[in-house]
Formats: sequence, C-alpha cells, structure tokens
Amino acid sequence: MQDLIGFPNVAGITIALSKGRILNETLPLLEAAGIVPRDDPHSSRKLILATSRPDLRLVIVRASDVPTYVEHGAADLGVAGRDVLVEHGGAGLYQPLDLRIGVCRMMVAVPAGFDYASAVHRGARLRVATKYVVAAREHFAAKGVHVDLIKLYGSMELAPLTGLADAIVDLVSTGNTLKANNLVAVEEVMPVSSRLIVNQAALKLRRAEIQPLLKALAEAVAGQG
Ligand code: PRT
Ligand code: MG
Repeated sequence: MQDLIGFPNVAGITIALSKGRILNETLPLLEAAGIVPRDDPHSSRKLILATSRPDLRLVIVRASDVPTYVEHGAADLGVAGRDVLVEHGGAGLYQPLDLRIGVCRMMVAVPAGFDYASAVHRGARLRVATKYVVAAREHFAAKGVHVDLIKLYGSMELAPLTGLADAIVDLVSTGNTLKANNLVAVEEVMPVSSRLIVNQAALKLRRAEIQPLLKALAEAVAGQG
C-alpha cells in the first residue's frame, strides 16, 4: 500500500499525540496494539510519523491542540488529558476509553501559611491564577467561592509568590513542584488521566476501521501494569 505520509487524511487512520509524558506513556499501549513508529519519535523532528501499519500515522501537536485536531477531523483519534478536554469542551468528540496514563490531580494550592478555609468561610474574594479557567470556574461556582480568575499559560506556581494571585489551580503528581515553591494543595478540583478521543463523524463513517483499534487499545490498557 502507498505511504500516506504528507497526504491529507483521505484514507487510513491518523492519531494525534503530544510530545512528553503523553507520547511516552502512549507508545507502549500502541506497541501492545501492534503499532510502532518507524522513526524514533523522541529524536525525530518529523511532525508526521509513519508506523509499522501503512494505513496508520501519528501526528505530533501541542497537548492543548489535540482535541482541536480531532474535533475538525484532521486526526481521527487522539490522546488528551481530562484537564485539556474540560477546557476544550469536548464538542464533536467521542471519549470511549480512559487510558489510565498521565495520572495526576487538579488541585487548588496556596502559599504555606495562607488560611484558605477561613478565607473561604469569611466569603473573601480570591484571585486565582490558572491555565484551567473552565474547570476552575465550575469548581469555585459549585462551592460558592467568589473568585477572580487570572488566565496563565504556564508556571502557575509563580503567581502567588509574586503577588499576582492568592491561589492557583494546577496539576499535581508527585507534589515536588508545589513543595519547591512553598505552596500547599488545599482542595481537589478533579482527578485527571488521559483519554482516547475519537472524531464522532469518523467513528460513524469508518467504524469498521476504527472499532478494531479501539478494541486493541482497550485490551492494551487492561493488560498494562
Ligand atoms: O508543556 P506544554 O505547554 O507543551 O503542554 P502541556 O503542559 O499541556 O503538556 P505536558 O506534556 O506537560 O502535559 C500533557 C498532559 O500530561 C497534561 O495535559 C496532563 O493531562 C498530564 N499530566 C500528568 C501532567 C502532569 N501529570 C503534571 N504533573 N501535566 C503537567 N504536570 C505538571 C504540572 O502542571 C506542574 O507544573 O507537572 C508539575 C507538577 O508535577 P509534580 O510531580 O511536581 O507534582
Ligand atoms: Mg507542560
């Protein structure tokens, strides 16, 4: 079969992934499903990677762009964290499988010594810096906490240390980053893991191609340690 690399997605299956932990943790699942990139994705600078399956390619995009590629059908499938999916809104996406990778928690964190509970109890208005404004807005609204959200694109931990915000909403896995910046987690917003996402139209129109892949990945997830 002819190589599909570089061609629009007229045939075959395209999977969108982001470099870093999602790629690292997805590769073993893909391998268990019989899919291995032809070039080493860690050293290659290619953004489209051919695989051991001639009808299946990987595209490398920013983590927060994965749902956009899949929503618009530029990729048929993708892997994205729940954090990213909540901010995107999930329109046009089917989320059939929790891959149980990229596991962490979205937390509210404040400087050590800041009495969050009593600030909330007093009804104080808190300035909260975060990349996750949709999740944060829903969380504080549900708790009846008054907040002014400040949108950031990274290094949230710096915001309380510089006086930009009273609190942050960020992802925490080991807790080392919070600790190193003298912050403490005070409340969970949501548990996070990465999901397989599928373009809804692609699943309907090309179920025969996509369904076996979903099944193979579900088995890979069930078999992972
Ligand atoms: O880095 P870039 O701006 O390109 O994009 P990104 O940060 O969205 O991508 P990436 O690769 O860093 O993260 C991809 C996905 O991994 C996220 O969308 C999450 O679903 C998932 N994930 C799992 C995490 C973490 N764990 C995590 N700990 N993403 C980020 N972190 C960061 C966190 O924001 C904080 O800065 O790691 C730091 C905390 O880690 P600990 O171990 O010190 O607690
Ligand atoms: Mg990052």
